[in-house]
Amino acid sequence: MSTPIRTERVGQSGLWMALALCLAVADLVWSVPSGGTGTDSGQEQPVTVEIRSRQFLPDRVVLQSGRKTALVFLNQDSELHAFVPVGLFAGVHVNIAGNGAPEFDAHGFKRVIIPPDGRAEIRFVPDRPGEYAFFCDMPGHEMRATIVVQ
Ligand SMILES: [Cu+2]
Repeated sequence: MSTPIRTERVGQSGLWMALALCLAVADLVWSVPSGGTGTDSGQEQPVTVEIRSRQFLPDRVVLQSGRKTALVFLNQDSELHAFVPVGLFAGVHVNIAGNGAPEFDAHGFKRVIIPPDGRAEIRFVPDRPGEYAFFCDMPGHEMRATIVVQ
């Protein structure tokens, strides 16, 4: 009886085709944000966090250590929010753009207040793998999230 074996083979090749298709799609999705200019290592990793209904979305952001990063916060609420990092920027050079109000202290970048419908862009190179909390310190806002550097 060769029929069951043949069925098995067809099933396996179907599986491989599905896998190949998945990889092709993943590759396509992966290559879209890079802009297709070809040079990968020096390119910025753009990461967008939306602020909506007093939440950071997503509430867990993964960054690659050693890569130029643009961390973008979009405040879609009709009230002020703040991005207050814990530890992530100690000793790290930071460039802030957008229409937020950044604040610095002796330890460096402290926080940025983002107006309604505003945006803050934070450019830096994360250099210490780990998990870093961040929050919004506006009174009454219980907004927390995590940045993972790996
Ligand atoms: Cu807030």
